[in-house]
Amino acid sequence: MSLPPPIPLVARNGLGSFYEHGAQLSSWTPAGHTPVIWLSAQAVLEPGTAIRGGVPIIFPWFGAGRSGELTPAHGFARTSTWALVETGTDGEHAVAVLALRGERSEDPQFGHAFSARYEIRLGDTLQLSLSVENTDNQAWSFEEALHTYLRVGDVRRVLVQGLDGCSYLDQADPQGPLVRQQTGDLAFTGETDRIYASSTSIRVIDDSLDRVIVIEKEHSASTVVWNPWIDKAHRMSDFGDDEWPHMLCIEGGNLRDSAVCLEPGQSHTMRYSAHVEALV
Ligand code: TA6
Repeated sequence: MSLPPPIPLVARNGLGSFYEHGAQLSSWTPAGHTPVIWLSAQAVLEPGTAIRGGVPIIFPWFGAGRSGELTPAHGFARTSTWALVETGTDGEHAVAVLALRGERSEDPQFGHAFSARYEIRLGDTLQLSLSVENTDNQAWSFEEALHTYLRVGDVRRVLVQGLDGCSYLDQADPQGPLVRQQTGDLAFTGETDRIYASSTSIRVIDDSLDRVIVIEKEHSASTVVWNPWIDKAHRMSDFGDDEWPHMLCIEGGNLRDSAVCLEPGQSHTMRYSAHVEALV
């Protein structure tokens, strides 16, 4: 059974779409540009399945969690049906607000009551904000990420600026995750899967498409950079064999040692925004 078609977002200076499934943004095209968000042509659009591309919401754990034992990968938020709270416009942007609530009993691997609210605001810019509230009577912590799949012309001709000097966890190293330090701009010559300790903005220099995608974050201490390259792309059934050069994940989150701890009644809002500049 397929998902209903994505809900369109129409603004004066941009178009987009999203699914209530996972509250997943599936497209964003600012006026005067080609699409900025990538979606696999092989994406499986079915309930209970994570959509390959767009902006999956990773919550309440990243990967298999800090214990390395949690399933499904990247938590349950991206395969849950979020409630559409409102859609509209703020005059400049198209806006959608979605919500997800959970009780303590629902997932024993997490086991806490929470309320999440997600806001998509798009036009010539993309602004995403994820707010999580502890509605339980005890403190708990969570990991989160907005797992953004950017569309690039050819990842082999992309440079990522803004991570110089940052330490990162190299998840693609065959010896197991190793802590390394970034020196200078990040170029791509193979599978890249890194969790950076970084709160700063990122510039994705896309030589093939003559553009720069600028990513800015608030209350996000982790930046994940991922491209599967050839072999891992071939191993994913929902990822076309020839698609890997045309995507790059730049994810904003709070992961591992930067997981967020909330006292009862406390909430945390992470923001992730993007805009496009011409490459001069
Ligand atoms: O964000 C990078 C990553 O953790 C990679 O290790 C890779 O697994 C990617 O997420 C996609 O994960 P998924 O569960 O959507 O296949």
